[in-house]
Amino acid sequence: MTERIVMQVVQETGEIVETPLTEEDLKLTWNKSVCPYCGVGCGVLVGSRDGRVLKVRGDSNHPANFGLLCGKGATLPQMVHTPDRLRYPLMRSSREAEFQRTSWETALDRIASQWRRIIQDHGPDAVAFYVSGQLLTEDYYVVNKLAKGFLGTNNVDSNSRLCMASAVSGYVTSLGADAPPGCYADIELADCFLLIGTNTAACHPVTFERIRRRKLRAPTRVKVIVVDPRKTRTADIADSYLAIRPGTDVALLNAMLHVLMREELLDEPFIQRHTTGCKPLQAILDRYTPEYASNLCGIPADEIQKAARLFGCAKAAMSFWSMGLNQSTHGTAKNNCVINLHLATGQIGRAGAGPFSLTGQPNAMGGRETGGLAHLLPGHRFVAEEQDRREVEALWGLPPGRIAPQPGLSAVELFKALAEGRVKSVWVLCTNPMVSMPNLSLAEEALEKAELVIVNDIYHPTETTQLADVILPAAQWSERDGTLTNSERCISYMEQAIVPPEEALPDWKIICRFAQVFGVGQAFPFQSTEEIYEEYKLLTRGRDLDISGVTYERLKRGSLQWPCPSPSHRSTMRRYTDGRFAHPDGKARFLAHEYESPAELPDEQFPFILTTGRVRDQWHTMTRTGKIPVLMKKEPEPFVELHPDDATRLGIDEGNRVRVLSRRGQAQAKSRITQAIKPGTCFMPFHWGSLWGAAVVNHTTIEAFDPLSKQPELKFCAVRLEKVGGDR
Ligand SMILES: Nc1nc2c(c(=O)[nH]1)N[C@H]1C(S)=C(S)[C@@H](COP(=O)(O)OP(=O)(O)OC[C@H]3O[C@@H](n4cnc5c(=O)[nH]c(N)nc54)[C@H](O)[C@@H]3O)O[C@H]1N2
Ligand SMILES: Nc1nc2c(c(=O)[nH]1)N[C@H]1C(S)=C(S)[C@@H](COP(=O)(O)OP(=O)(O)OC[C@H]3O[C@@H](n4cnc5c(=O)[nH]c(N)nc54)[C@H](O)[C@@H]3O)O[C@H]1N2
Ligand code: SF4
Ligand SMILES: [Mo]
Repeated sequence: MTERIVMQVVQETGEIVETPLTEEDLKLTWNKSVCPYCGVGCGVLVGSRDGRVLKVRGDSNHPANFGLLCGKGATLPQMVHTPDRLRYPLMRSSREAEFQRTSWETALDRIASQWRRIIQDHGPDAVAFYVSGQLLTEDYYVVNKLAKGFLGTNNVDSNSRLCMASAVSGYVTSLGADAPPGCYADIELADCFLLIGTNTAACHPVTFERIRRRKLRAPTRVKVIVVDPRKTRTADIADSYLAIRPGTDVALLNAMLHVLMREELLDEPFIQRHTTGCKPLQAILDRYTPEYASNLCGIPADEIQKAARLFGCAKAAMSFWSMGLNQSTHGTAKNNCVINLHLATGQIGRAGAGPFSLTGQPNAMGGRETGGLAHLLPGHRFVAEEQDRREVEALWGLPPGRIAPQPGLSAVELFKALAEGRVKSVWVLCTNPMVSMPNLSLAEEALEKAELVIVNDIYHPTETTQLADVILPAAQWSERDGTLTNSERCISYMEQAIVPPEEALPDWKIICRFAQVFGVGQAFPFQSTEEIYEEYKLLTRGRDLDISGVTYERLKRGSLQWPCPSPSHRSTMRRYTDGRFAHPDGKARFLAHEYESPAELPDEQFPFILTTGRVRDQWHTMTRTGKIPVLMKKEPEPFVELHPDDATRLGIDEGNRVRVLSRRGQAQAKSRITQAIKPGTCFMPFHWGSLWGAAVVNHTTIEAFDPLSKQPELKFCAVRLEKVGGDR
């Protein structure tokens, strides 16, 4: 294996830096794994010696990256062995007390006895799990089984609610089932890319590199449209860059479709044969002339027209999107509108074409598959569907009626319920909500009010472990095995490379041990991730995501894309190639949406739109990437991006400290004045939490959410900007 290993890292400029193998490298043991950061899901090889991870290299055989890595993936070893690594369970008797080391028995006994009492006094919905798209499939499965099947509560929600819930509801309503229909290999076959609400260059760098190469190889034939209120590096390859006013994407997408209809660029036979709902959509679209949308979106009408033509004339068009569309009170509508474009032009279910939501987290897809949101059950089933509940109950050996018929609380609802005392205890796994939740004061109140907060993490302190009663040490990436599914439905197996430190355990094992202590251990006899996987597979049989043919043994040889229903089935690169969609009538649905404004519009008191997001070299709340000097170098501190016209009006110079105030709270950071942002809009990255001494941006954001997907509007709230007196 080792001869093929050459480290290739994508630089921001697209330059590839290669480091050849050294003599030292040849002495390491190499294990196959996957990068635990973004949903690109790059294959990596982990080089270790004497129980320490020393190197990683891109896996040249992995179909997501063919050996490429970005800077975050390339520096993974530096986050593994750190001084703040959790090694033992910690507990404290009260919130005022210090944490003390404790044994697993004592910690789990305390949780079990307190949860028994809470459930007895207040019912099972008084407890909840708040989990993460960074858990592996096997972890997700056991948490869900425990809560929904054996504790009797559907209160299992995930940080994925903040991330891709709108993509799920978009696919389900438009196509009849969740998940992108296409694959990464389509990138090399497409001749038009619509990148909307995604900073792919920073957030999915290896996928972006594939798009960039495709563009550079055929610069005139391949067209790229980028839609973002900020001109990021993603726009470097754009033929058409549309500086959209935040929140108005429905109007733009409707207008693009209006142009396609007017100019007869639709695929009428496809529409006739494979879709429903075109007529009602047409009725709405009449009004969405480019001129009408131009007023709403702040984009010249002729640019909208040009972008529509680029899309409409393409032989094979792909759309990529992520948080710029999903994190919105109209996130589902925005997803439907992108899919409408593909249905209208027949750009779906064939090579090089399709709507492709980029998943943020490495196993966001696995979470969806195992039912890791409060309204879902394993195998793309729904809590609200009786038939689905009966099937899962039968497979779990439970009497009919055991699974509660009402969906559990979604992320924001859960934190509200905790703050109001309706939910008494929450178990947080693999997420740091005290930085990442919108309207952070509400979230803080939630944990302060809770009777018992349990947190599984790999480090302490984090902003969330600080507020816990019980902290449980999880085994992390490279210290455990399991599977995950990336953006393109591709399942990979991660080998364990080293042993976890001291008493740390994989998250699935922590849950199974708890199940024993709680008295439901008979349903959790698992000794390995493989045993969990074999059981979980049974819940996918006959479903759209059937993985009956996937085994650990096959995965160890290479990744597989679901559905993969039999041992001889190779794997499915593209879905819907026969034009049959997953709705009962086999047709995809056009869904018509009017533009509606975000929850909180700017006004005199709060005249700016605040949008938030990421920088290339940091991962979320920085518990890992914040420890890596080379990643900290480029963006050492938080910043507020604003347009020079706005800065002049407010008397703000480059580098001034700026206070960002909303109706909910405030944040602070240095100003960065740039033409690359829409006037009237400012941007802050959300990475820096209170442990960095930062005034955290999520104190200002709003908890309003899409009524369908329940995904909160992290990309839009109204703020006021003030220069902090005399400070430079
Ligand atoms: N470096 C890095 N990479 C990551 C992550 C990370 O933390 N760091 N996290 C991963 C995760 S979990 C996720 S979810 C993804 C997120 O990946 P992205 O969605 O690409 O990242 P964001 O920066 O949150 O937002 C993307 C863009 O949306 C734009 N935007 C804001 N409002 C609007 C709007 O109304 N319309 C449009 N069209 N655009 C808008 C913002 O200006 C921003 O450039 O990244 C993944 N990859
Ligand atoms: N303002 C604003 N807020 C946002 C967003 C935004 O765009 N703007 N984006 C939202 C989105 S899309 C997302 S996905 C969230 C992400 O937000 P979070 O999920 O809160 O961020 P992370 O830093 O990834 O948190 C993961 C935690 O798990 C720990 N961990 C790592 N590995 C393991 C493991 O194997 N087991 C366990 N138990 N713990 C582990 C890490 O140390 C860390 O504390 O943020 C959301 N918040
Ligand atoms: S692109 Fe994503 S998965 Fe690949 S190395 Fe970078 S962070 Fe990891
Ligand atoms: Mo995310």
